[in-house]
Amino acid sequence: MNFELLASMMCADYGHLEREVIALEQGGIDSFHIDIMDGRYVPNFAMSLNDMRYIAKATKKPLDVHLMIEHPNNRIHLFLDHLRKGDTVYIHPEAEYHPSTTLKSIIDAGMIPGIAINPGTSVETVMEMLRIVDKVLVMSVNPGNAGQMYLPYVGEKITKLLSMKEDMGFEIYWDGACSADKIIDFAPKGVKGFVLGTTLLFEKTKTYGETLENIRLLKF
Ligand code: S6P
Ligand code: MG
Repeated sequence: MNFELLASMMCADYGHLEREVIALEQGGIDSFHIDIMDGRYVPNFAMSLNDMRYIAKATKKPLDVHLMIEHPNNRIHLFLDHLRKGDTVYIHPEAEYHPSTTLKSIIDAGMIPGIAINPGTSVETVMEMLRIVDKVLVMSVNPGNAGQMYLPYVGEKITKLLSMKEDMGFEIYWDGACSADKIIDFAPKGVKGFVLGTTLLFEKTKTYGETLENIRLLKF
């Protein structure tokens, strides 16, 4: 089955960040998910611009930048200037007065545009943007922290988005509390990628390579 696995780097060991990037890359990760927070849009500070720049230099794999910041368009070029074509940038539409202007900035810079949808945000409120973006990051936990519980009501929203993705031209990615049973359930239905954090990938006894191989060998 063809699906992507992304590492949520806010869960990595910051004391050995380069070693973490190398181990994940050698273990077969597809992309590095970078959770940028401002302490305002979400009640936490996880990664920031310099962390993203460091990881961008440490790997040739694509970056998946998840901006959990207010009014990202005000400072978007700080991020875009250090990214490469093929990297993805997600914004939260609620965090911006004119989200489609921000998405245009991302597109004009040559990056892949995406929106992140919070558990409490309905598909209807982001409908117009679904035609603009290439990727939709569905949050199955409230944004701000790793290690939270999966919110089951999000499943229905994913089903709705799956029925729209062909016509509107976007792919769906899963972010939050991703476990093997979610991949088994949603990859065959068409969810394209899964962000892996403490639930499945980090702080485990298995190596990253072993864990990622086990996921790819899951029985669907
Ligand atoms: C949450 C963030 C996510 C988390 C991820 C961690 O604000 O956007 O990317 O880092 O959910 O995974 P887990 O398995 O610890 O929930
Ligand atoms: Mg994230």
